[in-house]
Amino acid sequence: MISNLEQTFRWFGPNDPVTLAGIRQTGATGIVNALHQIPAGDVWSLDEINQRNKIINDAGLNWSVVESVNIHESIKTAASQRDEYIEKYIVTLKNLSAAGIKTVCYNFMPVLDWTRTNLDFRLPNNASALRYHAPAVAAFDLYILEREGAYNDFTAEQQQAAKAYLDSISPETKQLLINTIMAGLPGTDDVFTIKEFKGHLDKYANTDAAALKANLAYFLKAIMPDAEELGIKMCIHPDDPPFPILGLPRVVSTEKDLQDVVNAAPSPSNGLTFCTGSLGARGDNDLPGIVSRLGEHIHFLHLRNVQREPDGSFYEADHLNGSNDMYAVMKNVILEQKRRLDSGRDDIAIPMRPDHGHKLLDDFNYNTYPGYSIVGRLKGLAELRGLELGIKRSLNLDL
Ligand code: DNO
Repeated sequence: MISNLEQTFRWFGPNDPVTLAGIRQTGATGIVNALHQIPAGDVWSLDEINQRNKIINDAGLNWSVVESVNIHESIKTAASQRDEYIEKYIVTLKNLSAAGIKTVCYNFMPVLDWTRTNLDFRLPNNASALRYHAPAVAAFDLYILEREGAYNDFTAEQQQAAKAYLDSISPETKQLLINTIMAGLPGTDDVFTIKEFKGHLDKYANTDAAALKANLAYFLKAIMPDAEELGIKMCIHPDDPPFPILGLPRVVSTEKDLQDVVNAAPSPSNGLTFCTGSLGARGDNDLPGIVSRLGEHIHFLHLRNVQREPDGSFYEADHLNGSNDMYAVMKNVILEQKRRLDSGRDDIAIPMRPDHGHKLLDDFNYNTYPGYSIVGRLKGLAELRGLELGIKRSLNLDL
């Protein structure tokens, strides 16, 4: 008998307009949550974790995954305080483990987390989606940020497309673009100013991709012995988008990068968040193949789709449509569950969440975090659970 994937839903905490009672009605049983009010790097106390856990449990749900315990910038740049921040990170892991929360998602993207240019891109049916428009990012980089060296990162054609885009938008749209790209961490309303952002870029002057990768390996080696003893499963989230932007290196974008992560500190605790939307924004990432080759390291699944466009742009498509073959991905996830069952592993019910969703129907009445509507995500979850069940039945891997 193959267990179902554990169906989870992201919740941003008591200020999220999406309520736990609402989430319960989606059929999800697990919550993906973080203490967003605590600045990156500070310790999460056991007391604060327990308080949040109680709220989730009282609603009849389980806090399955932490997304994210963010990594302090000093760890990414190997600044002098990095060991101190690694120690603090380990204390947070100890406290999470003491509260029984054992799966921890994080990312290693410099300065910015995920990046989009349009948070209200209308599809033909007037549903609202998130979009990454490559010429808009280039326009921001070249003509608004005026980053030194930016011209080297774009072809003449890309520079022209960026200029044409900039000339076509109103001052209001330009301001909106700045605010959208400069948005800080998910779960906060912080927006960097251009000046602040430039200050952050300066800190990366000596950190190229090779250095960033080495700093990630240093972090992994430092935390894995404790994570393993605590039974914590760390799962790194890939870069979104999965290529360098604004002169910042990105090192968790391809299968090779994921392989390097697991090789850096081999341990059952050193795992991956398999995010089909992030990895799937690159046409050269073979998503089903990554699941078959690296499946044993996957501790968390983010399932969504993107429609790629020829110039490097993409928008978030319906969960089962778009450029990536979700059937093939789900099938290989199920085969990974079977391998785990056959080899006696007990983590068959890999937590999955419908990642992002369009704004649909009643979603327009709420000011939810970009991508985190309720009806749109419920639609995604419903489709994904149907896909899972259909594949399991057809393979005679009955539930
Ligand atoms: C966006 C998310 C990311 C993700 C972090 C993980 O919706 O997928 O912001 O939570 O990068 O650390």
